Amino acid sequence: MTELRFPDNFLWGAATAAYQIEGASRDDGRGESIWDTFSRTPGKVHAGHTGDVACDHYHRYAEDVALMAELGLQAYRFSVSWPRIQPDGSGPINPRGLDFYDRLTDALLGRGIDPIITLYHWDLPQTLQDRGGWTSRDTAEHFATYAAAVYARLGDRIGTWTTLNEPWCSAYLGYGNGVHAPGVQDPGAAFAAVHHLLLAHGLAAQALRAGGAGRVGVTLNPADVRAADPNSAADAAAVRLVDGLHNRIFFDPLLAGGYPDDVREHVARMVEPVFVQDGDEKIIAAPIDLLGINYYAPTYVAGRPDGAGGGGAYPGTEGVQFLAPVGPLTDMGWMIEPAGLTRLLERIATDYPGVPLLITENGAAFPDKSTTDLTSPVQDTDRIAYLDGHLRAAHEAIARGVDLRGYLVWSLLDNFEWAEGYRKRFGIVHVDYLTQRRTPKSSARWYQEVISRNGL
Ligand code: PNW
Repeated sequence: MTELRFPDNFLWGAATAAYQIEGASRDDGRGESIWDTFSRTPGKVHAGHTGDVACDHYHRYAEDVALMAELGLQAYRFSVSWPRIQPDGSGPINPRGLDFYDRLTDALLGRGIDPIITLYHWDLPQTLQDRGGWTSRDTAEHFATYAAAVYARLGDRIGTWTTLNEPWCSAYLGYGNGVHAPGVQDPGAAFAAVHHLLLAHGLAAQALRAGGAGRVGVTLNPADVRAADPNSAADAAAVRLVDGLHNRIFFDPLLAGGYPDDVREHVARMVEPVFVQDGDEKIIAAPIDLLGINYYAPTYVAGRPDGAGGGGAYPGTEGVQFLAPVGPLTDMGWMIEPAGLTRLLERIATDYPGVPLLITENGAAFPDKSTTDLTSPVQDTDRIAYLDGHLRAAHEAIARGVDLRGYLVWSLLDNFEWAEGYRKRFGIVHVDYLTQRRTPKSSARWYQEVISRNGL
């Protein structure tokens, strides 16, 4: 096969998130988050798994950074646990929490790895949830204060700052269908959460800029929404609706000045949008320096004029049928369709030009084929094929003119996969949860080679 080379300076790395890997849930004055509460509530997470220990990264970060260096990673995206920094989400700063990220940052820089920080990857302090969480405007204000505190400690060494990870998940899965923490099921709450998350991004971006931050951005998980039948008008209408609720509700306020009219009307049918105040859209629309894109699988929809379908995570989508995924599938049951990544990147570059893009997550869960035999590394040829296909798709987008700056694989380590607990493994490095032993899978060695050649 012909060799594909990526642009010079293309950034190669891996991503993780605090609650999914750190463990140490009671160390050094950490407060509780909504994921502590949710995972300790029977029936919410597979087999009652929690992030109490996870990959014990809090204590093993030095070993993990050494592993990153061995694999040749140029960048590492991690998130900061808000309740480590502010146990109650507002009020006093806990310096011992900041100390951990200080040590981690220095370890990364010492190995020449570029730290990319995410300020919020879903672990909202429980105290703030008790006061309404993301349905409350105050949470957005508190987030900006927290962002400033993290920046004050790490801003001298970290160049790339992202505010939120996947606000779609926080709002729709957290407050809409309730499959994620805090487990609220209320369409109106989901839309209030969307707005307050966007406002939180805007206020935090202001605070970061005021401190002098170099690069500020946000990570979304936009959907490649496709019609079941490309010739059906009903399907096209379903695509338009879901695209509005998943993509344009975030893209337009961030990159085009405000919410789109059709989305506003949809939201207003379900909830009085009193949470959108004068001036908010201006704060949200302040220019960003990079947009993080997480992509895993496409979304296929069909219009159902009889009003059937609907449900899922999207409030008010009666009349839209979300098609069952068809193979090949990952262990999450998600479709494998690399072309969706090319389409998505091209669409963003076309409709929202001018902002550099970074793939902040892409990867796949597959079951281990050799968990019982720890003497030999996991031979995850399925994951290699997934990553190879998606890197080719990313390369194709670049060839078509998309300003894509880098690629971060999800994930460095097998970890706590939210409602699925530890049973789904996304790592390029295997974690034996009994011993906490890390063993690079074949995919890690393959990725190492990709990085060293800057190509496939
Ligand atoms: C992302 N969905 O989550 C997150 O950013 C990661 O923390 C997570 O581990 C990874 O993808 C794999 O799941 C998602 O239901 C969770 O559409 C659920 C969905 C999408 C993304």
